[in-house]
Amino acid sequence: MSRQNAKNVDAKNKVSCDLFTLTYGSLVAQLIKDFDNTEEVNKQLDRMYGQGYNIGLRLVEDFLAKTNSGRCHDMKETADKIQSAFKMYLGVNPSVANWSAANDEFSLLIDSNPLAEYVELPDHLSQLKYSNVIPGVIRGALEMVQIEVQVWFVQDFLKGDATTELRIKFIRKLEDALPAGED
Ligand code: MYR
Repeated sequence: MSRQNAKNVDAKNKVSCDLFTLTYGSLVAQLIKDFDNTEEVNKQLDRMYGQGYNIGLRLVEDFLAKTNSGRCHDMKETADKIQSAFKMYLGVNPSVANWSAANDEFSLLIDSNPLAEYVELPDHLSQLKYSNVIPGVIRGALEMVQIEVQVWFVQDFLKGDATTELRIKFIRKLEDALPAGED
């Protein structure tokens, strides 16, 4: 790809990431208008985790097709793929760090919050689970390739932390859970 074409692809990618970020932001803003306390809005954002899960189920197919990816053999490969997916869909390049001794748990570190580039949370909304959709997307995407994980925020730039840290923990291979004869 020529340098100019690569620039155009990057610019297009940035526009769709921005559009997604802004659309998501206005959706959360509407929830805040409709439900007047953080607890209620968080209940809705818990549902957003479920929406993220559904997005992940579909997104992984797109990701695998666009990157021509094969199966991951360990969590290190999975981490690399999630890292590329963040670049592709959210326009950010997280680093992979803080592996557990058993290599079954790692963090994605991002020096911003890609979903909240244009957002400032007022003090009374500091407990808002604003970015709940992202862990849902990751869990859904990985479940689609038979990897069950837990995903949660350890730090969030939006909440005043120095970085955004998402923790991803391998739980089990889902094919193990299939009844005998169905694998
Ligand atoms: C496999 O083992 O079969 C392939 C694993 C592919 C993992 C792809 C992960 C995509 C995660 C999407 C996260 C997007 C967040 C915006």
